[in-house]
Amino acid sequence: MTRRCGFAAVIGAPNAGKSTLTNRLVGAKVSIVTQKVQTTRFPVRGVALADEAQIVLVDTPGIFQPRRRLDRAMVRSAWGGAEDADAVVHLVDAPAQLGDSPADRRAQADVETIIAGLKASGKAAILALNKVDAVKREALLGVSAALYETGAYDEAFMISASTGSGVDDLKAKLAERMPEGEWLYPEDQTADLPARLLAAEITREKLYLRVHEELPYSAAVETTAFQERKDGGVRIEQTIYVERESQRPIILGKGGQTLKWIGQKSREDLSVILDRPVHLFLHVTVDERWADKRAFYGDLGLDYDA
Ligand SMILES: Nc1nc2c(ncn2[C@@H]2O[C@H](COP(=O)(O)OP(=O)(O)OP(=O)(O)O)[C@@H](O)[C@H]2O)c(=O)[nH]1
Ligand SMILES: [Mg+2]
Repeated sequence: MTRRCGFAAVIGAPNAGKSTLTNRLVGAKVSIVTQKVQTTRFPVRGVALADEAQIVLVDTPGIFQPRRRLDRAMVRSAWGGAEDADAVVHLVDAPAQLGDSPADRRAQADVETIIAGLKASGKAAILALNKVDAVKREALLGVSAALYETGAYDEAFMISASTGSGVDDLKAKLAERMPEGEWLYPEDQTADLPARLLAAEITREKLYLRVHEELPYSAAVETTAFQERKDGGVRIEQTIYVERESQRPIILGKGGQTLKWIGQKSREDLSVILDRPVHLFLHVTVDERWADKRAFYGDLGLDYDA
């Protein structure tokens, strides 16, 4: 059989489940997942295999109405991911389409923006209605029909990225869309993030899981040292940047308990992902201007001037 290989971009409103789906398709954790919107900040690639096809998934930042510099760079990179892809999956949060909370309305507006963008691009996308585990089946059909009627799609799937329901069918369709060609990655590679960056992402995930209420979208993690040790382990030092002095005690917690929890959870994940013992050291630094530093953008492959 001839081999196939290509790129599939996953786009969608914040919190639709794009990173969850990417990890599910890849079968390994390549992109971090939290309950907070705008978790993914730059395109993350994961490599999935389906028989003779290698599907390079591009998990993109949620597309939304940009306000700050980081937002603009994220929107730009999400559309960039879609333009270059052989297949585009538009992932839609089904419960959010049916709800009427302010968050649901924002998600619905984002879906409309994305549909307009897809139609303007002239490339038909694959509609994947996600989180079907959380809604009644009858309600889904109406949502799916209304979206399909916009003419932006040429396929529709109903899936649950969390349970895996419907994901194999979607994967088979993506494999079919990949052009013939040699594989870009070795068979056993699932992610192509540099280890330093992946390590920073894992710590950012734990940070958000623990303090998402108190820390509105204003922290970054940088890996400042990554050293292989003679005993086969790795020593990782990271700095957590926050924008205000008042946020430091939130991250430290009482007697440093919160920071300790974050470090422990991150170390556990990293030991599995890197497949060796990890010694992790975390520092917290206040830097009100981190979101406006040019160097930070280059590291993430984002365009500072977007
Ligand atoms: N019930 C249910 N929840 C899901 C499903 N898929 C994802 N979620 C949850 O939705 C939330 C957001 O998931 P993410 O994968 O981080 O979403 P995302 O689209 O990557 O979000 P951003 O990176 O912020 O744009 C998390 O709490 C997930 O656990 C699903 O199929 N069913
Ligand atoms: Mg994400």
